[in-house]
Amino acid sequence: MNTDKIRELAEYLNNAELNRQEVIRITDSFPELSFEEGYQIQKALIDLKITNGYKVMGYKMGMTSKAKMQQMKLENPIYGVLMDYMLLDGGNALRLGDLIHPKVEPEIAFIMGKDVKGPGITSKEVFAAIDYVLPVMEIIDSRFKDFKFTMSDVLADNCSSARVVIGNRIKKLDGINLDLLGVSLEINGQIVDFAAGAAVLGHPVNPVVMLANMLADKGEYIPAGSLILTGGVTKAVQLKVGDVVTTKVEKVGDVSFYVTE
Ligand code: OOG
Ligand code: MG
Repeated sequence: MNTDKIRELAEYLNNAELNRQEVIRITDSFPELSFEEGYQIQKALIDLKITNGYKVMGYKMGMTSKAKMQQMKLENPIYGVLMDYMLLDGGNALRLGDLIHPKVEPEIAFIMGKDVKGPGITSKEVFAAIDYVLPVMEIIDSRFKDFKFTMSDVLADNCSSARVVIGNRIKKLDGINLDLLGVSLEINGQIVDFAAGAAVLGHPVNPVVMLANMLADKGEYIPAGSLILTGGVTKAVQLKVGDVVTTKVEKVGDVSFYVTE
């Protein structure tokens, strides 16, 4: 696929996001679209947003838990880029009208205190580079019709990234086994799903190891200060007006938001 076509498809997805209008999957027109081309479109999409004045805040990993792999029928972990306009502080309103058909998922996130540069990064190195841990909820909003896509499509669409609701961060990880912590998703006071941190690739640090090594293949790295989402711990749940949504990460903290029109 040539660079003009890649840029055109990035604009197609950016317009879908800006117009809050779902679009036909790219693979309906280009069934041969490779994972690599998916990432190239993602990169062009991020470059477009940077040109429009937005800043990169970090990365998200996706498809890191069985719950998500089964729900979306995709088996490989994927990454996307988080931009400043996606951030929402806990306690605030999410406007449904700003998005297409958003879903929410609970995640464990980190803020890195040092650069993490692969290849050959280990979990020990990632541990040493983590500055803060925080509870987050990711709002995913596929730009594709009916929230259905192939792996190549979702890579192009920046892995459905739309919003990130962040809770209070706590310093470091000393004495906390993140794999053993309970993570809940509550909507209107009801627990709709629950899992342990181990649901994401055995330990939330492992998606970061994988991310650093995937970025290294492209000559890129995780810069100090980045926010890293390690992937949905449970399945994602559709949002509706009036919902009050809370995630609790045992020993780390809670984060909430509510949904308006
Ligand atoms: C793709 C994004 C996956 C996660 O945490 O697994 C993701 C999607 O499900 O639309 O963010
Ligand atoms: Mg996610």
